[in-house]
Amino acid sequence: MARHLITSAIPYINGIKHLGNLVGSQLPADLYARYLRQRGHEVLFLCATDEHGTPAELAAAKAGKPVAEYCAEMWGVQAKLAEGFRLSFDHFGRSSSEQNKRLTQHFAKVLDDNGLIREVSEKQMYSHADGRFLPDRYIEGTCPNCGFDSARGDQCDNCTKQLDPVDLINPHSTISGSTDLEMRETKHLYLRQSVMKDQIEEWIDTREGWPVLTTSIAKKWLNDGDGLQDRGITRDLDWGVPVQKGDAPWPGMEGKVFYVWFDAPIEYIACAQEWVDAGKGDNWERWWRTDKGAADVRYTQFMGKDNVPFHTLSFPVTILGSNEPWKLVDYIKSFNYLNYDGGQFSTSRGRGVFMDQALEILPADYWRWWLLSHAPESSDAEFTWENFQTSVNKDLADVLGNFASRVTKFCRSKFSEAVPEGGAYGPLEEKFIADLTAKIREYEAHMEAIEVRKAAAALRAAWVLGNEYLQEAAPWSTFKTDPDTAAMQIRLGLNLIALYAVISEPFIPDACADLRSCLNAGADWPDDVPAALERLAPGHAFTVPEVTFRKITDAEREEWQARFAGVRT
Ligand code: B3M
Ligand code: ZN
Repeated sequence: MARHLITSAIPYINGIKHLGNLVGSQLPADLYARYLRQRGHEVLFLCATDEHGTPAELAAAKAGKPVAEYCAEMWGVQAKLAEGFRLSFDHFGRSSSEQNKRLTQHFAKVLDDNGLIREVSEKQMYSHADGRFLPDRYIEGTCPNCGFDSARGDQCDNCTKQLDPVDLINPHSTISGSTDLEMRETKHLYLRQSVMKDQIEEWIDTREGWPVLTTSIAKKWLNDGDGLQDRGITRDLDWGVPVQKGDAPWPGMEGKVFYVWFDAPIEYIACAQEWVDAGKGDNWERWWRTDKGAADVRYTQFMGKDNVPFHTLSFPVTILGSNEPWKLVDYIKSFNYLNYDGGQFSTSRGRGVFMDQALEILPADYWRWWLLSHAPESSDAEFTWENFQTSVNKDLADVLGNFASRVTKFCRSKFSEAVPEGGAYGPLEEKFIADLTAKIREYEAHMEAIEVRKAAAALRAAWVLGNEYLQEAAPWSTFKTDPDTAAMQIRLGLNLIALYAVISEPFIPDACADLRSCLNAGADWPDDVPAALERLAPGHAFTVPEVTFRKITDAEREEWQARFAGVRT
C-alpha cells in the first residue's frame, strides 16, 4: 500500500468543457485514482477550476455578470458535470480561493527572497481603439517560430511555443480587430527561469520512464532556440491574485495581478488546503511537504500536451526555486488531442460535443468507455459517431452486457435466482481461468503504467474470454443432458459477472455498481482469480439486472450526427 497524490489539469472556468478536454486530463486521472483506490492505496485526487485571467473576465462580461459571481456559478456547473461523469475528486477546488491567494503571494515572496524575481520596466501593447492594455490572449498575429497566422500572445496553438505578445508578427487586437496598438511603458515582475535551466534540465533528464510525449515537449523548450527564458508573471487586470510579497504590499505593483499560469498550478497545493478546510481531510502537509511525510507520496499529474511546458518547466521553477520542501511531481502523463468528426473540438467556436450535451443523450459510462478506450495517447485520436456507435454496441452491449444478461436470465429460468451448485470444473474451465488470470494480470500492468488504451484493450479481452467460454461451454445445451455440469458453468458465469463488476469499475463505475448490487457481490479486487470466482457460493441469491447497456440505433446516430454537426449557440 502506497500513498498517491493525483491531480488533473484544472479546467478554465469560462464555459463547459468538451469531450476532448475531458479525455485529456480529468477522465484518465479519474481512471487511475479509482484503480489505485481499488487496489488498496491511499489516494488524494484533486482538481479545481482555473478562474483567473482574461478568459474569465471576457466570459463574465459576455454573460453580463460580475466576474466573481460568474465564476461561482460556473464552478457549480462544472462541479455538477464532474459528478455526472463520476469524476471521483476528493475535492474540486477553485483557484480563486483565499488559500490559493495566500499561497501564490507566499511563493512570490520566497522566489523574490531567493533572487529569482526581477522587476522589468517594459513596454506593453496598448490598444487605442479598445482604450486598454491588451492581455496576451487578446492579441493575435503570426508565430515567429512556425509562421502560424493565428498565434495568440501567450502561446502558439500550432507549435505550442510559449510566446510574449511582442514576439508576434503583425499583431492585432482580438477585441476590436484594431492594429492601432502602441507600446506603452509599464512595470512587471519576471520569474528568472533562465538561471534555473541547468537544474530543471537535470531534473527532467533524471525522470525515469516518463512518457516520450512529456519529455520531448519539455526538452524542446529547454533546448530549442533561446531555451528556458525568464517569464513575466504579472498582468494588468482587475481579476486575479493581487501582486503582493506575502502579506506585504509590493511597491510599484499596485493594481496588478499575477499571471493566471503562475497561480493555477499553485492551486494544486491550495486545493489540498481547501480539502482540509472543507472538513474532508485533516492534514494536507503530509501530501505536499516532504518534511512532513510527503516524501513517501507518489505524485502523478494528468494533462493535455499544450499544458506540458507549464508543468515541466514553469511550475517546477516555482517549486524548486522556493527552496522549500514542497513535493515535486513524480510522473506526468500527457495526452495528444481528440479531434471531432474531421476537425477540431473547439470551445470558442462551439464545435463538438460538450459535457452537458453528452450526459443529456447517454449515461456517463457509455462516454467514459469510448473516450478512455480511444484516449489520444500515442497520437491524436478522432471521435466519429460511427466509431462511437460501433464500440458501444459491440464492447458494452454485445460483449459485457449480453454476457451478464444471458447468464443471469438462463439461471433464473432453469434453476432459480440463486447461484446453483453443480459439480467440479473440467479442463475447459481450468483453461479459461488460466487465460483469464493472465489477462487480468496484463490489465493490472497497463493500469499501473497508465497505458489507458492498452488497459481498455486488456479489459475488453477479459470480457471476450468470458463470452468465448460461455459459447463453448454452451450451458443451454449441456443442461439437456447434464444439468449438473450446466449448473457449474452457470455458477462460474455468475461469479465472472461479479468479477467483471470489480475490475471494470475504473472505466464504467455505474454499470459495475448496478451489477454488484444485483448480484449482492462485494468489491474486493481479484488478487487470486480462482478464489474470486468462488466468492458467490451455491445458494447465494441475486436478481437479474435491468439492461446494463443498450444499443445505439442507426436513427439515433444519424440524429446526433446532425444535431452536433454545427456550432453550439
Ligand atoms: N486551465 C488549461 C487547460 O484547461 C489550464 C490548465 C491549468 S493546469 C494548472 O487546458
Ligand atoms: Zn508556432
